[in-house]
This record gives sequence, C-alpha cells and structure tokens, in this order.
Amino acid sequence: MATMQIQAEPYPFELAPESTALLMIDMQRDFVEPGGFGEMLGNDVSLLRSTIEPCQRVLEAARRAGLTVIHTREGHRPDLACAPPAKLKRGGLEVGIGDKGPMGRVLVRGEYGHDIIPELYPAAGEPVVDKPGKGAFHETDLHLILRNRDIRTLIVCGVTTEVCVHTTVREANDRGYECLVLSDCVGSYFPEFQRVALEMIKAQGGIFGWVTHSDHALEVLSRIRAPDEAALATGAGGA
Ligand code: TIU
Repeated sequence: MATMQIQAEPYPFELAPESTALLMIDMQRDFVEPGGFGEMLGNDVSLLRSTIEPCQRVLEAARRAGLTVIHTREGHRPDLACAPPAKLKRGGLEVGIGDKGPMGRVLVRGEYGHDIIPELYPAAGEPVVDKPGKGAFHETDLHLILRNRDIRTLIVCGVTTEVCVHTTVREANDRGYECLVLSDCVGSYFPEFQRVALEMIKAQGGIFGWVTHSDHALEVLSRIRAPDEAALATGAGGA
C-alpha cells in the first residue's frame, strides 16, 4: 500500500488513501447556527462559522480523492430514551435538550436544528453516524464501519475542538487509529480552548494525534487519484 505524508506537528503524518477516512464531526445547525443548543449554552456561534469554508474545501478534496467520508451528529431519539438523565439536567437550561427551540426540538434526531448544515451536507452513500454522546465511538457503529472498510487513519474536522473533536480523537487513538486534526477546520466557542486543545493533541510526541493546517492536507489530497480515475488511466476499469 503506497503511503503519502502530510506536513504536520509533531512530525509528518503518514497515510494510505485507501485506509484513510475524513471524519466530519457534528457540523450541525444546533452548534453553528443561532437558535440551537450551542447558543442555549450561552455561546457565540459566530466563532465556529470560520470553519465552514475550509471544511468545504477539504470535503470536496476528499470526495475527489475517493476517500471514505463519514459525518457524525450529536443528538437523541425523539423519546429521549438514549439521553442520560444527567445530560438532560446539566446546565439547568430554560430551553434544553428535547425542548422546543427556534429550530425545532433541541438536539433531537429528525429536527431541523439537529441536521448538518447545507454547506457540508452528506453526499449519497456517505455514512452519517448519530451519536448520543460527545465521542463518536460511544454507543455507535463507527468502529464497525471503519473496520469494515479497513480504515486506519482519520482526517478530522468539526466542532467543537475541546469537546466532541477531542473526545472522538481520544477514543479513536485508544482503538488504534491515527488522527490528523486540521486546525482551521475545527472550532471552539472559546479561542483559548481552541489553542490549548490543539496543543494537547500534539504534545508529548503526538500523545493522541497530529495537527496541521488544511492547506497541507489539501496539497496531498490533490495528488490522490480516486480509484475510478486510476483504473481508467491504467485501462483496468473498462466497462
Ligand atoms: N458545547 C460544546 O462545546 N460541544 C458540544 O456540546 N458538542 C460538540 O462538541 N459537538
């Protein structure tokens, strides 16, 4: 399997395209648009919106390169049976998880606010993993999906850096995956948390991952030919 390298910290990130997935974490209206869960927690959602454009570029490049693309959404069943009581209670919010907000019931599957923003909407065939927690592996079939596709490395985008991105990257690391987090494609409501969260990932020799700017990933992704294209070029993919 031919490998490629993306310039990253603390050292270059090695990947083989066929065993690499792009993981888009929780780019949902509830986190990045006004009127959702993020705002109900007292946050300024505009801080997250700077991730949308770089995420669009990476998503397009990953699709062109033929990488597996997987999206996640944090949220709960309409009957809230998968929402831990502690999570429902947390924050003592006037309008909280399951309650009616401007974009429908907050963090409830099937509601307008729970869905992924149109700019980054999943394409047909791209798995969407609904997760009840912060980590994308907790009580989901993500690990099974990745193993079935022989995925071993993850390029990670999404929100928020110190919450769902961190939790997911830590879970992935413990399961043997190598994660590259794109610094401009992950966002936090708190600039200080953004900075420190990225530092934590790559500290101690890459204690649970690598960090780089999307420009470095895009440069490498642009050199990957999707399997269909490669087959056509060698004449192996004829009708
Ligand atoms: N509040 C916050 O920063 N994040 C979350 O609740 N979920 C995710 O990070 N997706």
